[in-house]
Amino acid sequence: MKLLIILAIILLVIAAHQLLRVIELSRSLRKEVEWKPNDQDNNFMGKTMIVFLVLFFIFFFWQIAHWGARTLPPAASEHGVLIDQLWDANMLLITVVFLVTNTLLFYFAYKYRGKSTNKATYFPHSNKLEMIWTVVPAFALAFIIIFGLKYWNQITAPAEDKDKIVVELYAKQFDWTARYAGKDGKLGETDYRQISGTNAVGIDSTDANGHDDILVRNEFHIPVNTEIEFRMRSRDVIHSAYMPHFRAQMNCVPGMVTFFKFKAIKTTEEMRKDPFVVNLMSITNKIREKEGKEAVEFDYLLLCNKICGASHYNMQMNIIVDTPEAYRAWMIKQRIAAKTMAAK
Ligand SMILES: [Cu+2]
Repeated sequence: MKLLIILAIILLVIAAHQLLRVIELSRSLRKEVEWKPNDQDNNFMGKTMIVFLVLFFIFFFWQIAHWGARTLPPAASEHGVLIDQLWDANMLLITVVFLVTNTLLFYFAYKYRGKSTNKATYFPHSNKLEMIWTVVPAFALAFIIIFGLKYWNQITAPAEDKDKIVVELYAKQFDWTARYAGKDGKLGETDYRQISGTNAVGIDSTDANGHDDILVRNEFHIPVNTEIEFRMRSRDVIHSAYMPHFRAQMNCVPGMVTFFKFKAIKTTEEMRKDPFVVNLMSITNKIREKEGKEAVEFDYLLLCNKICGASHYNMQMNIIVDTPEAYRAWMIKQRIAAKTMAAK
């Protein structure tokens, strides 16, 4: 089958080449210059430009309609809503500029197509035009940058809520560990020299604050509508903590602690009922069914977004956003589990 397709393509190329030869020969018989397009050619090319423009735009809008449902769901964090606004404003601007410039480009290619009677206009320079295409993009870019900076400063400011929760995300090749403060509400200091089989994240044993810290793997919980301050660390190479549904990402750099804070605004259960997510999961599960895999439910994810090695793709953790009550219940369970572990 593949061979047949390749053969068909080769034959088509040969056919096209022969056709061009015939046209060239017929021209030389008519005593026309072979390489010089005549008015008929120019008319044809001009109209082809318009046809291309229409097909190009149809393809553009078809893509949005066809793939639009597979993008990220609406932001699930307070600042994520701002980022989405910024994104939408940028995309709107880009789309309008794209449509206008391409319409003009292909329309002018048609309108000013060659005619044997045409004479070129001598047009060396225009200050007015130079001014317009310098000032308009400058204002547009300044607008984008000023709004971006304003939001960026809000997003990266330190967490201020009194009842904020501090979660440490510890990255190593190739998994994540989340660390919560114990009853004292303080994360213990760390020391890389104390990393061992039983002390995976290197909690400093001389710091009492760390004795009741709680380590969680595979999934971690956070309460809704509460400021969460994340502190990121890495053991080996640069990883990046990426939580796409919350529009959050921060590099985890060996030897330093990086920060990111956000407030989740929808619990996992609420997000599973969101119409966009319902549709997205039905698309996902249809694909999984075809592949013979079982259906899955939506979950918030923490992913690694830096190519950090062979199993980078597998470096992820589920995030469960709970109601405050459910979070407290989960936390008590983790504390009991940590105590039993320590007793053993
Ligand atoms: Cu990684």
